[in-house]
Amino acid sequence: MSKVAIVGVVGRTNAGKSTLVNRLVGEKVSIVSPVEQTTRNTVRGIVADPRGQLVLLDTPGLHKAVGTLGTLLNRMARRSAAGTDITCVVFDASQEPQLEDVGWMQRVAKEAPDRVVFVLNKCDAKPFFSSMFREAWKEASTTPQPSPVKPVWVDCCALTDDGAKGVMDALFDFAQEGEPLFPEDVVTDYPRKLAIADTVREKFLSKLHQELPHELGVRVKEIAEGNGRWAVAVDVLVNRPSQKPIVIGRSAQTIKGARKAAEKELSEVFGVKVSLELWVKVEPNWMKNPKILEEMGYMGAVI
Ligand SMILES: Nc1nc2c(ncn2[C@@H]2O[C@H](COP(=O)(O)OP(=O)(O)OP(=O)(O)O)[C@@H](O)[C@H]2O)c(=O)[nH]1
Ligand SMILES: [Mg+2]
Repeated sequence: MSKVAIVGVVGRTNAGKSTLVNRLVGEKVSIVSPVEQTTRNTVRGIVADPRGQLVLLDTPGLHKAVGTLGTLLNRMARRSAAGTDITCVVFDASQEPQLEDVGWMQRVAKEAPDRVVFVLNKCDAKPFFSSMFREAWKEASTTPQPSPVKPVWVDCCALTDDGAKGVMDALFDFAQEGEPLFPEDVVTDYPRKLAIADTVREKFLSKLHQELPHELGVRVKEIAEGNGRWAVAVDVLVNRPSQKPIVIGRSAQTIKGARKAAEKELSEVFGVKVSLELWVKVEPNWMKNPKILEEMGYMGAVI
């Protein structure tokens, strides 16, 4: 009999959760960037292994919530951790423990899920604050009262197969016998529209860096299929008129670059020619607009 487990992958924003999920799945199912709050939806990545199947829930990283979108993302992260078989908390140990890291430790100590893996990620970095994280856990798990939780600690570099192997082994050690939850060849059940929107947003994030990431929204309006190609109409939302030229760039270089990179990746992923039509729109306060947040899938129920 093979093994199976649903794993909630949680932790602070930018810890490397999506990088780890992609590494374990062996394919890119979730977008990655150095910018905070890259992941805005819970993305399920499915790991196939001779030992069995793991369903990894990649969640938005916990952060100081600003506005409706921020609050929704935090709520989604907390909910995703509930109702899973294994809780996998990813820490960025290239930095000292932050408030949100300690917050996850306190939460785990209090709620006492049965199976917990603490991943100290970015072990390729120097310095690597392994002992400070263990100290922080000692404190969090003993006050206000001792917690029964005994996490398994794994050092990890999500950037390499070797580095992430220990996490895979720890998860399979915890997985129980059972039937697979998804067919063998499926790597994700993330909706196509949201996957396209995420890929477009990732390409902009890699070009815009710190300039505007949190106020950039991407919404897929329509996918027209025919003649072996998909023509996709996409809205790129910004919050203020002054942000429009930033997204477009000088001689439209930024938007063109993002479009081309997204088209290339999406064509490879979906195995059809994907062409994108991007419309930049100023939509003041879109991050507080329930209708728009719904269209982007951010209001959806999580498992
Ligand atoms: N040096 C190093 N960098 C890493 C490692 N894992 C991830 N990163 C980088 O850390 C940054 C954030 O990675 P993500 O996977 O997007 O982080 P996340 O936790 O999913 O972030 P949110 O979606 O915002 O919550 C990216 O620039 C990654 O390339 C690692 O093991 N070592
Ligand atoms: Mg992420």
